[in-house]
Amino acid sequence: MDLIARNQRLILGAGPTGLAIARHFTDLGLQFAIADTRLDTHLLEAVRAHYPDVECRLGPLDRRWLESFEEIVVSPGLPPSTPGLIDADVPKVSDIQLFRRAWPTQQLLVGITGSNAKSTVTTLVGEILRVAGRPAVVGGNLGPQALDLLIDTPVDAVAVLELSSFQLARTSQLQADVATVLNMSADHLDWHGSMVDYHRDKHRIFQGVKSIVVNAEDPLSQPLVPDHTPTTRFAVQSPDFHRFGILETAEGPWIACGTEQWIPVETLRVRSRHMLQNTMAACAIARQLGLTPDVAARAVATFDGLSHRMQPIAVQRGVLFIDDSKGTNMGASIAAMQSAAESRQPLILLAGGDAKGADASDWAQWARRLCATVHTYGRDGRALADAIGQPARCHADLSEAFAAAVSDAIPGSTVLLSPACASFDQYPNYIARGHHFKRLVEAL
Ligand code: UMA
Ligand code: ADP
Repeated sequence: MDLIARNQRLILGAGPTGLAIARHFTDLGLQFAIADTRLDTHLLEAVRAHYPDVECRLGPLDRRWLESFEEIVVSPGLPPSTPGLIDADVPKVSDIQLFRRAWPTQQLLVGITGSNAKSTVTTLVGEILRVAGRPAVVGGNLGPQALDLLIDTPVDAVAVLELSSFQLARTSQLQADVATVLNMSADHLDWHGSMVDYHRDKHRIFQGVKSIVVNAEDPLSQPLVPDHTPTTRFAVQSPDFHRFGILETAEGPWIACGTEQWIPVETLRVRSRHMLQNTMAACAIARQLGLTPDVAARAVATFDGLSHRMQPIAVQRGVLFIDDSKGTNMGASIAAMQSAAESRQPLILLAGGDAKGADASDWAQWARRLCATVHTYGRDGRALADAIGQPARCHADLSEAFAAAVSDAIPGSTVLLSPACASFDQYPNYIARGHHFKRLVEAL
């Protein structure tokens, strides 16, 4: 009996990741069971509909039952401290580990992580490959699910994966052809337990890596890899040998690598410091993949950025409204304030939600320096307002905070939603929060 059970894998989490794993195992002809620690998951019905014969358990995890499996594939939402899972003596891997096993070693794999800008850079790299006419599959944390990228994959495709720290924590020897940690600031400390663990998990992306891209301005993004690993750096400074930067030329500033001119800055649709960093990172990855500046320039010229990331919504009565609902941690919200304050004043910030245990003191200093007023709301709204002191006011929810921001605004102001928090206390996700903000703007 024990022998039969140990031929099986267990999928933990009956959400989108779990379903993609189940489909992958089915394609491989492997046996599996599914479990979810929550009792009310509606996705269980989806599991039962697709896999009526598969054992499915809900509720608290039993360590001995877990240990009857050969391997557990854990969805990213389950923290290592999950009761039952924490003590189970059985290999625990991520969906990304399964992807690595399935992805042919001769086909290129790009891994992109960082506290912020992952989705933007991943999408831009995908765009550059598309313009170059190179077959590519793009997904991971931003979706589609990494394992779904294995379906009908074009021959010779490059895989470009956005990887979260949750996925990397359970991934070994990714052996990426190009990997990068774009930047590091505190996030998800409730899941990882400490900044040291969060940093260690992010840097697992470099295990067995063949070439790297490094943010020269962020010491925490520097990997410990052998010195001879091919490296391209980037910084919003003068360029250098093997380092992207901003080259002042007679025709204006260019993104350049050494003397190699890649992109005229004026062709970027958004020219903030952070978009310069993100564009340089994507160009540096493209360079490691052997792509040329003309191709990158064409892709960048048409790249509008992604929804809910510093997205201008409207100018109403002379007030610019920006949706940065994806600013879900302190570092992202600081970057958003800096970008917004570069061009227009005064700046009014809307922030709040679930701060995920983050320390808000650095963020609060930037808010005091850059914002005329800050309106906070949600579960950690009070703590955020207290961290700032004057000029912050705390409200129950985004609607109330928005109304107060509008009454503060004068022509020329910017109202920026960059919450520095996850949305889950009041919304299903950051997308719903961004849509709510947009509806509030449209109702004006
Ligand atoms: N579950 C448990 N116990 C728990 C927590 C969750 O059983 O303690 C179950 C839930 O009941 C549910 C399932 O796990 O049935 C949900 O799975 P999940 O939350 O692990 O993940 P998915 O819904 O499959 O979505 C995941 C990513 N979620 C997380 O990392 C938490 C999505 O990233 C990702 O887009 C998707 O896979 C596709 O790869 C979301 C995210 O917030 C957007 N990511 C973080 C971020 O971007 O900062 C890392
Ligand atoms: P991720 O996938 O890592 O969450 P996104 O590309 O979705 O990254 O951007 C999330 C948020 O990060 C944006 O809404 C913006 O507030 C912030 N951001 C964008 N670029 C940078 C950067 N280079 N450094 C720091 N924060 C950034």
